[in-house]
Amino acid sequence: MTKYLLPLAFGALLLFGASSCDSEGADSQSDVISSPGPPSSDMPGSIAFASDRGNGWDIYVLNASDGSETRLTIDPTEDREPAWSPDGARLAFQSSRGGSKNIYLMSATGADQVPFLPGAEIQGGPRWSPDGSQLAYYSFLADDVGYLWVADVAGPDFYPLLRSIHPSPPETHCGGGFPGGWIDNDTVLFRGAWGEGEALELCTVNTDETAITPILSERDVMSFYPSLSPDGTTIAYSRQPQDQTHDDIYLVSAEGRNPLPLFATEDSESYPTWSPDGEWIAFVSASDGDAEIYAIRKNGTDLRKLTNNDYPDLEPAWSPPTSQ
Ligand SMILES: [Ca+2]
Ligand SMILES: [Ca+2]
Ligand SMILES: [Ca+2]
Repeated sequence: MTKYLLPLAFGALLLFGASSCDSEGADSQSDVISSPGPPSSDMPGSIAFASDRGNGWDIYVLNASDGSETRLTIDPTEDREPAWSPDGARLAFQSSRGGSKNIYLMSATGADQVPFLPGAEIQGGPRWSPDGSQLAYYSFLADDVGYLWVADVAGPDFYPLLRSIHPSPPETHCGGGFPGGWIDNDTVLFRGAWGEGEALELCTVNTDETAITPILSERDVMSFYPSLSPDGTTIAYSRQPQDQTHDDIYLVSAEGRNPLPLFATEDSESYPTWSPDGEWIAFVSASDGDAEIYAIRKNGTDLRKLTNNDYPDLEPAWSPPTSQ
């Protein structure tokens, strides 16, 4: 029974960390988010994201310096979860156009949209290795076998890193997983899950030895959507205590030390992603009801609102340093 519960929690967390509203008192950042600045010329690169503007989910790219948007996919089915290649030339994304949720590739201009991995299972959350040769992704069948996988971008090899939702070693919660990035070309950073999805923590797994290492595990706290800074020193992530109804954006050292809030209001804040210069973190807030993409400096100042519409805007991915 347990094995059928995680995909539900897993899917819910893909959509939103949690709903908004909380009985605790307002904090200063709740006031800040009501008056954010516009996109800034100080912000480099582009942010790919998924939005449903009434014609099915599509991938868009916004220019971080002025907020101008370009639509990259026009397929009527769902296109989600964009991820930049390290050279900024391509995007991997999840699409339902083939009948099941599979990973596709396209150029950064939206040209040459091609299926990457066939299969009837659900695939998503692609993350490129630093050398661009491999993609980590999640994949699961009805029997839940195989959550975190790695595939060669040049194909055709792909293999599971973690075949089970159950923890291994048993004292950790590092089973299954949603990839957040790569520490190096041999090590995947991911959000682990355990049992019924009640506990989520940040972990790494080695592609050669499947050595699994917990990075951040707080009792009765869910930690998810990890994103590694370009200099490799800091992880931005979503954090939600189990007695709290919404998630917040936190920063923690790459070794899991000193978790501190970056942006925390009574609404849900999710999907952190680092700017190519490592100065900003973009994230999604649902404070206006339909979800927008914001960015804030890593020191917690200078909040900017990058999308402003009546549709859900989710899953931002900021372009890599090489494409500034
Ligand atoms: Ca679409
Ligand atoms: Ca929050
Ligand atoms: Ca919106």
